[in-house]
Amino acid sequence: DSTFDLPPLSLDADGIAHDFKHYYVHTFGRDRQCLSAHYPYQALATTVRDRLMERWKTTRQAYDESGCRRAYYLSLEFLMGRALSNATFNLDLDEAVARGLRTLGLELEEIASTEPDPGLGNGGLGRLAACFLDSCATLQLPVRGYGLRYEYGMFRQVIENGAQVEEPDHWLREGHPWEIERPEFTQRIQFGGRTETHRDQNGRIVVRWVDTHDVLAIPYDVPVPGYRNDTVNTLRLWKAAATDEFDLDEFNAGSYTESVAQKNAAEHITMVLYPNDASENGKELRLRQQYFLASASLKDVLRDWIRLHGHDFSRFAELNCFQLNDTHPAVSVAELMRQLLDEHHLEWNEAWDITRRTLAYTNHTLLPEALERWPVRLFRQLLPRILEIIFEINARFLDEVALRWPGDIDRLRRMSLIEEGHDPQVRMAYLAIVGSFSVNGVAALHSRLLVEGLFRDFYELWPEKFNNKTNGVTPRRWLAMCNPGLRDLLNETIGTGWTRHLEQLSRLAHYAEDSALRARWHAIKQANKARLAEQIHDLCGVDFPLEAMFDVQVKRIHEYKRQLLNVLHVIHLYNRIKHGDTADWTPRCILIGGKAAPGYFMAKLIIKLINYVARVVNKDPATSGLLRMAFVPDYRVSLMEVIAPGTDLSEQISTAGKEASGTGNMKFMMNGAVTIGTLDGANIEIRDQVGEDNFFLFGLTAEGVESLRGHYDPNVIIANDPALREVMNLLESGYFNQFEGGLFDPIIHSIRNPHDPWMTAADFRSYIEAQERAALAYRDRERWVRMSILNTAHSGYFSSDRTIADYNRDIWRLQPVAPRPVA
Ligand code: DL6
Repeated sequence: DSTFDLPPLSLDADGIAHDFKHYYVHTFGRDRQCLSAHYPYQALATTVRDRLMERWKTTRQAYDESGCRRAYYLSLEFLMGRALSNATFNLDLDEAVARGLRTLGLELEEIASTEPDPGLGNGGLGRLAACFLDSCATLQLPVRGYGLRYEYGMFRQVIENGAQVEEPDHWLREGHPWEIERPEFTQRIQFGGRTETHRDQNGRIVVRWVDTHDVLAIPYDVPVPGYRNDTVNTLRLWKAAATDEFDLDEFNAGSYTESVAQKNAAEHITMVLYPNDASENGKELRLRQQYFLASASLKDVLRDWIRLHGHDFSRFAELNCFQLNDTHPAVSVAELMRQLLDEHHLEWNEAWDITRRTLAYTNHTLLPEALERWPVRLFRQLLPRILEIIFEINARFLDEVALRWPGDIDRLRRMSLIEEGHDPQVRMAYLAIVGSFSVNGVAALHSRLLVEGLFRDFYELWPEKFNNKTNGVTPRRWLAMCNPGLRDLLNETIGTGWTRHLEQLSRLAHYAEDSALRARWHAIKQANKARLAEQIHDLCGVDFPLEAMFDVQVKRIHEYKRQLLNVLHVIHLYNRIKHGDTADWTPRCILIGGKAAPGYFMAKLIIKLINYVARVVNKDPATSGLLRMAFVPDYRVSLMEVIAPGTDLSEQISTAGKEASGTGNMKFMMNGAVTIGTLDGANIEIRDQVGEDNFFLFGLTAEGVESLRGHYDPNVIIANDPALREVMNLLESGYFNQFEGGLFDPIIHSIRNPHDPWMTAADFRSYIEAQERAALAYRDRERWVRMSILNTAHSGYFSSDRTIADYNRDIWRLQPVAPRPVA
């Protein structure tokens, strides 16, 4: 049907300028006198979005017409970053837009920089989801993201007197031009109530979930453009809204205010993103969010299935696959069962067969405290029908375990989906494993440690389920867009194919020996450092001299990531300066950034320590030209786009065996930073790719960390290491907290504690030695630039295109579908 077909929109500068003016003047009612930067952004976003719209439609049509198998990425977090520059870049519109705007006296970069970062994620896990969507669209895979449309995203971090202060991020306040509300696909989600059992006319037992308090899930679709290929995939975000009857009932009962309060309670579900990166706090609202996402998304897919295939589910598992991003959406296992059993009247065995053949689970953490568990009593109150189904899954599962290991009661207790105790808990990771056909970790070491440790029993039962998918990042945002200087040099040197086939970067390797190229490489890095230094000056009031090594650690603040070890090194350098030990000194600028979970006391104290040490170091005239330190506030996607290209040394210094993968490490490597790191997460694979000569390795291995536990004695280490002793003396003397005695005592105690799980003191000596090797290498510019080139050259493996190709080959098994090109 061509009733609503329109001719393709112009992609040239004139056409874009024309549409821009139309929106600016007619739609937003602004003129030259308008001073707000917001309206040029809105007008431009709408102009570019129109060009996505036509491709979005043809992509949907192509998927529907091909009847292809599809995958769905279920995630409580999508940290998408700015959309405008991504859309213009992926549509290859940068030049036309820039020229069109210039005819109106406007600058693209300036307008693009006014876009607020949509911060619907905490860190690595949410940003990974965004990179994956970019790669799926680029590879033309029929994959849809499902998430929540939080009213308030990740908090804004402000630093006051060295301390983190959280401010709300009402990112939707000025409207979000990249979403399309789709009320026609609204779903109804049940909470609370009770279950009733009946027999139907065929004598079959039917369970009904009744007296529930329902909430509406309204979808908002966000376009996800592929890289210059006419594909536009969808990220569908759900917003919670009150049902009408709810209001009406209360209203009729004469309680207007109660009705409004109820409405608020319903809408609270998608009010705010939980700002906890690696710990769960068991809040009821969080479980509501998880169920809300699972239920709405599964209903949406089943509705679509019925639209295309009717009520026959026999091919459902063949044509659909759900990837669970961590345990957060793991309740999907029971919810898919519930919908198939109660709403579509399948038998248990048939429903279970479908569930187990369609769900796949990715684990993102080895920290036991981050493994989600929910109290059975909370489930009983909030999701009584789901709890019944979990109990039934568990009973059948434990029968299987008992059959395999007769009489092994301890194993049954260990593997049960329910952890017994005074307050029994549902183990969400186990639910995800039992209900999935695939379980993967996110880096080789992480996947190995999972099957040797946390999931060992399950691996013994189902070894074939477990696999590794090493993370990756999109080279479009994280190299081509954020580093235009390097992009142009790469295009000129090795051709343009690398943006789609990042392994082609390896062609660069032999240019490391080309001195002319090295000179250009260095000049680009220096220009990127200048751009970063300008930001640091504006945000922190600290001047970073460009000849210094830019040594950067940006990521969430967590004890296992050991920002503290970094600070100890800075104190050590400062101490050396104070002692005049500065022969052959390499000037250094240390940049640290990241948010702490609002309730994480130690992480917040570490932020304070960083800021207090920075203040002393930067103020002391002795450090001039030798050492600078800054904490950059409100670390987020758009800041990383400036930080990664301007970094020389990338700090990846977690306690071995604790960082599942890391993805910042990959962004730095792509942009030619050299890593100083432990054998943890994907660092191991980074080192394998780039070679040991181009990586500064230090620290215990994961096995070393475990075998030291129980006889670790940091106080002996401190006593025997003069450098560490002096660092501890400075800290303990209150040198950095002159008028706040005892402020950093908890940190000092943690370092000296024999039970310190992060073993900071154990790795100190090896860390400062690796830092000295890095400093020495940096002083030899030609050597350093060679290392930098080789890091970029060997980063091809860390493209999320490779990761997604791996997911697709082993788990999703989708065929690419190309839409009809829009002329
Ligand atoms: O897989 C993405 C990212 C990894 O790179 C990080 O190493 C890992 O810490 C992070 N995991 C989480 C999970 N937190 N919980 N639960 O954010 O995932």
